[in-house]
Order: sequence, then C-alpha cells, then structure tokens
Amino acid sequence: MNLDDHPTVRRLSRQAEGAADQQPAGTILDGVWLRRLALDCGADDAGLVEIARPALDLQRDEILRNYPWTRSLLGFVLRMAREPVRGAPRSVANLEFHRAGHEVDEISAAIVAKLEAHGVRAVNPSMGFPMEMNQTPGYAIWVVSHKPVAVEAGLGHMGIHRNLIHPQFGNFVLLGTVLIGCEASEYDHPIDYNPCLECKLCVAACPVGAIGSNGSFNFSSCFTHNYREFLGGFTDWVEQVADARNAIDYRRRINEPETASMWQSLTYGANYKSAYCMAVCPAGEDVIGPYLHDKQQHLREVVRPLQERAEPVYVVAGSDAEAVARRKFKNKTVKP
Ligand code: B12
Ligand code: SF4
Repeated sequence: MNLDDHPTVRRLSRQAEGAADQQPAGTILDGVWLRRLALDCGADDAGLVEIARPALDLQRDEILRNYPWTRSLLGFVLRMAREPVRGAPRSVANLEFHRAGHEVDEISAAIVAKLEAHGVRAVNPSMGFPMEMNQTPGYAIWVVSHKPVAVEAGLGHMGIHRNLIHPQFGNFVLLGTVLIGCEASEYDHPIDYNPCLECKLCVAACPVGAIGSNGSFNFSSCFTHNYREFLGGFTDWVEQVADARNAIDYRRRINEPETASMWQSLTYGANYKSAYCMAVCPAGEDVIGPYLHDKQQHLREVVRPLQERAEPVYVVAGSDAEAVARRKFKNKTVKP
C-alpha cells in the first residue's frame, strides 16, 4: 500500500498545520506549570534540571543513548509513612516500600500521560525495578539514577547513608524522574545545606557495616544482605537448589523460614531484609522533633529493637560484613 493512501495518514494530512501530536522543536515549557503538574499528579515536592547540568555528566550519555530527545528532567519525591519503616517487623516496612514504590511509578505515568496529551515527549523510568538486566557491559542497569537528579532539583542532599534526605520529610521519601523532550523556562538548584546531622545512627544500625562513618558505602555488603531475595541472592538460592543432593541436604542449606520468605518475595514482591539506615535516620524538619526532645527514647524505641532483632544476616564469607555482623550483633545468625 502507498503510505500516503493509508486512512491515518490521509486524516492527519487533512488537519491544519500545527495539529500534529508533537510540540515544535524549541518549545519552552513553563517551569511553574511543570512543578505544579507533578504535585497535582501526587508528588510531595518536585524540581527541574536541564540535561546539560554538569552533575549529570556520569549518566547523560546513557540517558541520551536511550532517549536522545531529552532536554529536561522533572525530579520528584513521594513521602513514605515513617512508623511502618521504623518498626522491627520487616513485613510491615516492606508493605510501605512496595506501596510507595508503586505510587511513584503511577505518579510518573500520570505526568507522562498529561505531557503526552500536550504534545510533549516524556518517559517515566521505573522507581526501582524492573531495570535493564541485559545491559551492555559498562552501563548501569538502571535507566536514570534518581538521587543525583533529586539533589540537583533542590529536593535534598544525600546523607552519610547515601539516601537522599529531604529538608522537610527527611529520608522517608522515594524518588521519581520524568524525562521531558522540551526545555523549561526555569530550573532548580541544590539546597544550600545538607539535612544530615552526622549523628551516625545509620552506621550503628546497619547489620553488615555497609555505611562508613566517613560517608563511604560498601555496595557489596548491603547488596548481599538487604537484597538476599532480589537478583544476586536469588541466583545463589537457585544454585543451592541445583547443588543440593536431596531434600534433607536442601533443608540443611536453606531452612524452612528462609524458603517461606523466598516464596513470599516471589509471590508478593521482593522484600528487603533491612533498610535500617533509613529507619533510624532522625533528620528532616517533620522528623527531628522527638529525637531532639529525647535522644535516649529514640535509641530505645527505634534503634535498639533493630540492632537486637534476631534474624539471619547474609554475608560473603571472609568479608568485612561477616566480621562486623559477628562482632556487633550477638542475636543475629550470620549466614556466609
Ligand atoms: C543501585 C541502587 C541500590 C544499590 C546501591 C545503593 C547506592 N547507594 O547506590 C543497593 C542495592 C545497595 C541499594 C540499596 C538501597 N536502596 Co537503592 N537504589 C539503587 C538505584 C537503582 C540506583 C542508585 C544510584 O543511583 N547509584 C549511583 C550513585 C548515585 O550512588 P551513590 O549513593 O553515590 O553510591 C555509589 C557510588 O557513589 C559509590 N560510593 C558511595 N559512597 C562513596 C564514597 C567514596 C569515597 C567513593 C569513592 C565512592 C562511593 O558506591 C555506591 C554504590 O555503587 C536507585 C534507583 C534509581 N534508578 O536511581 C535506588 C535508590 C537509590 N534506592 C533507594 C532505597 C530506598 C534503597 C534502600 C533503602 C532499599 C531498602 N528498602 O532497603 C537501600 C539503602 C542502601 C543505602 N544506604 O544506599 C531509593 C533511595 C530513596 C532516598 N530517600 O534516597 C532509590 C532512589 C529508589 C527510589 N526511586 O526511591 N540501592
Ligand atoms: S542517620 Fe544520622 S548520620 Fe545517618 S544519614 Fe541520618 S542524620 Fe545522617
């Protein structure tokens, strides 16, 4: 068929010029309107960053490789409920991580739908998973790294524990980013102080010592334990199943609660094992009050129950994480 004769093409070509579904190149969107759009779609705070911002150097090529039309990034935060994240039962904390995570994805999708209706190209990379698991070597599996965008968008700074701390909501936020095909009339910039108090409660609470008091972060320690039921740990579990000689040998390697926990993650969404760094953080205007009022109470009610919680801790044999877990946490069972 001749493309010019197709009904869709004929209908479009009859329409007046300018009615095509893409904004003309060079369109500048109102920054106030864009931030308002994010809030109207459910975000709790939002900011804008231009693609040329030097702080995006590490990820610009990758963003443009996938979406070469990107001109601006709309970063936003969604508040999480604090008490569910803080309490010892991780099933409750994980419910809140999943709920808020899905909400971030829905907000991003709503923003993209609105922009598309205005003829603006836009894309909503996921909050966390799914990611690009078959990524070209040398590239990250995530499509956008939300934290640097959020920092540049004026939504907070990373604390010692590397989570973004919003000046008001503290670290109890999840992040989203929408890539936009137009420039904005104005952009945001990092806030002029770090809400992190350097109290180092995150350092004290992490069961595998992943957070250094100098702000260094041991990816492997966190990933091995906290992500036991995500990608890396799942592979190990599959290999244990494959290597087990029989059911008794399997149960020797992986006990019943661990199997049940893996089933739960596969059925209801993967569950984090700790996130204690986030749970104990007292920073942020809405969060800090009770901590300033009575630090001992914060230690008693939030920090110690997590430190004293009896639970398996997953480590690479012979690692720093194994040494820390054995030395500092007598109630925990170290599983190399
Ligand atoms: C990869 C990843 C992880 C990895 C690595 C974490 C990390 N710090 O980068 C692992 C699996 C460990 C992880 C764990 C968690 N994550 Co995560 N994760 C991501 C992801 C996909 C990308 C992160 C990223 O951009 N990393 C690159 C840069 C920016 O990270 P970075 O902090 O600078 O640290 C890296 C390097 O700079 C370097 N580094 C760090 N410090 C130092 C110091 C020195 C001196 C040097 C040389 C290098 C160095 O090593 C780090 C690890 O690679 C994002 C989602 C996304 N698409 O953005 C979520 C994200 C960062 N995670 C998030 C969350 C909630 C968590 C957990 C709390 C999950 C949980 N419920 O338990 C934990 C917290 C762990 C922690 N304290 O950081 C949230 C953070 C929300 C917030 N308020 O900041 C995000 C933004 C998801 C979201 N959409 O909200 N995560
Ligand atoms: S727990 Fe304390 S040191 Fe750690 S990030 Fe929060 S305020 Fe900073």
